[in-house]
Amino acid sequence: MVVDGVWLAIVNPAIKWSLRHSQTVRLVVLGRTRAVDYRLHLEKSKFRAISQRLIHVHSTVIYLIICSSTRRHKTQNNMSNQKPYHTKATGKAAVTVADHSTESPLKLYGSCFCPFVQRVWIALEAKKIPYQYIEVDPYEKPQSLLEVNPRGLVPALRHDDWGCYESTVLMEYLEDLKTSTPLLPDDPKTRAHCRLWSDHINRHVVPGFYRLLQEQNPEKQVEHATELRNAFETLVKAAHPEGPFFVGPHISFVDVQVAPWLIRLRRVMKPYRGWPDAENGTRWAAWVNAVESNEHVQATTSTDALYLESYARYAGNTLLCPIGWPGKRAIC
Ligand SMILES: N[C@@H](CCC(=O)N[C@@H](CS)C(=O)NCC(=O)O)C(=O)O
Repeated sequence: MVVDGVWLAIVNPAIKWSLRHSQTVRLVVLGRTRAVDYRLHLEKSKFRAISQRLIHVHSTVIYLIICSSTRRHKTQNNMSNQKPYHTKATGKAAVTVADHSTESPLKLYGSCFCPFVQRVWIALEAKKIPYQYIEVDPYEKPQSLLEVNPRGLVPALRHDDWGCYESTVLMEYLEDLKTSTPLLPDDPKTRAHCRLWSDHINRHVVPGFYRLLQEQNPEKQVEHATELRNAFETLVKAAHPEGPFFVGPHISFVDVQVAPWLIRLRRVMKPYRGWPDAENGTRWAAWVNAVESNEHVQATTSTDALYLESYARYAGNTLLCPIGWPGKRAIC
């Protein structure tokens, strides 16, 4: 039972749990239909009773309970498998945050390391829609974020007294505002084509990226690297033959959907998993270069170090120990 897992994390020294005598902890209780995030001040000895009470209150199947110090990432080694993360954008992204700090009816709640936020952020920049950027720490969820997204995940968007979340839904919303440069083409068939490949990104590229990064077993890393390479290759084959972007010379919906993960290949996947640079002269290289040089992508990108450090907690113990690239062939 997962609950026992949490209890074990406290009593089993092998797990190196560093709960102090009495401290504030965060419990995320994931039920069948919703997640509830608690902040509790508790004494170590009373933990079991409190966790059982939470379960009783929800009287639902508990799939997972994560228990961590609210300061878990801010001090290193607070928890054996948790590493620090950044809460403020750096580099060009920090300039963009500062440029969008004034009050606006459209507010994006975002975090600097989050690729899902970056999607919506690139779209706002590309569309030149006036917006306010509110930097939040999604692991210390402020009430203002929870009001927009009860799950407390970023990105979340507030527009006047209405709010919404989920990056793809938010990109569609910005599109539906029809106030500025569209990212989806006019032609219904090309629009469907873009939505189809955006769906491919969400189903295959994004999960494939995290599977590879989180995998600690070298053999499985090879397997996941091949899967991710294939997911990108399928996407490249569906793209406009010359591009350099997905449907032609300009950045559009599919490019924005995938851009945050494309730029993390060199910054994160290369150092942690030996992901190879795109081979010069290939369609893949043309796309990667076009995305990397795009002004809106750059305006929402922090310094390389921020990503390298932020993803250490996903990559586990294999920091800078890349596997050999498994594919016989690079993406063409
Ligand atoms: N499917 C969501 C994913 C959003 C997401 O996972 N956001 C992460 C940051 S990258 C988050 O807010 N995590 C906070 C938490 O897990 O409590 C989307 O597309 O917007």
